[in-house]
Amino acid sequence: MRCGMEKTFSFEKLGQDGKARTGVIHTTRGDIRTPAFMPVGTAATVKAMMPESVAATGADILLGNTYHLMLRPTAERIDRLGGLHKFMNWDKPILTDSGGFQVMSLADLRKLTEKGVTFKSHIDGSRHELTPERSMEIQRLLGSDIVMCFDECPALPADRDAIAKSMRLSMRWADRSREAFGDRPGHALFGIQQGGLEQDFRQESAEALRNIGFDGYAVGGLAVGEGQEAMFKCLDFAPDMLPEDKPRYLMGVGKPDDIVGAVARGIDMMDCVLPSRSGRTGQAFTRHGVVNIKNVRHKDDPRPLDENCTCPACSNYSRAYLHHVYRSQEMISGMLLTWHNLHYFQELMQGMRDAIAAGTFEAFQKTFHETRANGDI
Ligand code: PRF
Ligand code: ZN
Repeated sequence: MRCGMEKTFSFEKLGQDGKARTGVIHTTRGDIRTPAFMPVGTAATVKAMMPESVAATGADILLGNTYHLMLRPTAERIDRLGGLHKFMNWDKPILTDSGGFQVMSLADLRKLTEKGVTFKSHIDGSRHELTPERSMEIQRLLGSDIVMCFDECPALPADRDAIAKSMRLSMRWADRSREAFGDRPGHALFGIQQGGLEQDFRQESAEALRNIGFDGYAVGGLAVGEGQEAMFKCLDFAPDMLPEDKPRYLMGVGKPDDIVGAVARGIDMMDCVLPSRSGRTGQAFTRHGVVNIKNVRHKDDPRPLDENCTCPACSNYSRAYLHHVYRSQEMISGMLLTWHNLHYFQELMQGMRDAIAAGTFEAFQKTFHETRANGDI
């Protein structure tokens, strides 16, 4: 694919089964196999993991956050130190979120205007402003490979007027984001579809984004309180409105069954704190369901978390040990469970990629659901 004009970012679709797609996103920092799960490295670290260990779980790309990094240690400092990849010792692709969504969920004294959003830091109370232009500048200083448009969205449920108003503001911001991003070979800019659960607003948003033109398209504004059934109903139509030949990214999702359902509906990329956050709160995801390692019934159990898992936690440690270190608040507890969870999520993605390529995704979904217990295991 390297002939004439050098192509520095492209999506190559390798297979499709129903609406589910598999392929590769080519970037200057390496390939991203899709469907892809992106571990969250909010503060320039995937908590409790060395970057080489994150790569060993099978991750091709990480997510970083404009909001957190602009406050601490600041984008300008990261730039002076050689960019986010060097700073955190991760040389594969990084996607950065644009900050608006995090301001609305984490910051204090938020004020939203046409221009952008002003807020007080949740860390030290200092005042800041984020605009589409400033978000593009921060993501450039970080050296992000995939930059997200600056947007915002209401928590659901919200009334139709509020959803429309917010979506149209985000579309004007998408236009300004595209303008401010400019032409940066080797770096991609993704638009973010909004519009709540309303089909007409999702369509209006998709059309606005397609007219501007992006390297990839995200479905935003979901997993914000509507529940899985409502989210899936929206995903039955929302991804179809986005260009077929560009990556589609569902932001902030989700649980393993959310991920499988999203891929079945045409999503190529996802991110979520769940595997890493749960790893630090004693929850392990397995093919058979969730294991709560804090539960006393594990205290004499010599078996691994999952006898079929090849991760370090399952290869070398018993449930009894994992229970003990969790109860003793030892740091290795979060390290081992996070590793296991990230390994599980990446293996789930690989299983989906293989099944889509083989044309057996329906059977994959059936086995996935049948293997899982309803309660804790
Ligand atoms: N927009 C941005 N980031 C996000 C979201 C969004 O809508 C969501 C919604 N699930 C998570 N992260 N920019
Ligand atoms: Zn494991």
